[in-house]
Amino acid sequence: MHTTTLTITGMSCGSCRNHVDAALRAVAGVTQVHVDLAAGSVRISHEDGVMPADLILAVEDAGYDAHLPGPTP
Ligand SMILES: [Cu+2]
Repeated sequence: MHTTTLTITGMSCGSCRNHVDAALRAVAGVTQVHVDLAAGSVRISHEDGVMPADLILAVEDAGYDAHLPGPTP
């Protein structure tokens, strides 16, 4: 089991959070999703075969931007 945290941009309300939550739960292998609306981030528990790119794509398909948190220049 792995945990991936993504930074999400474009979420502004509870409805956005639900969209992101549903999109990630629909990804095969995802077991748990916790969206933090205030922080603009989401923590995803998933099986080993799920790649961050799969998760990012699901969020983007739902209409939001996602990326792995990291040093910003
Ligand atoms: Cu919204």
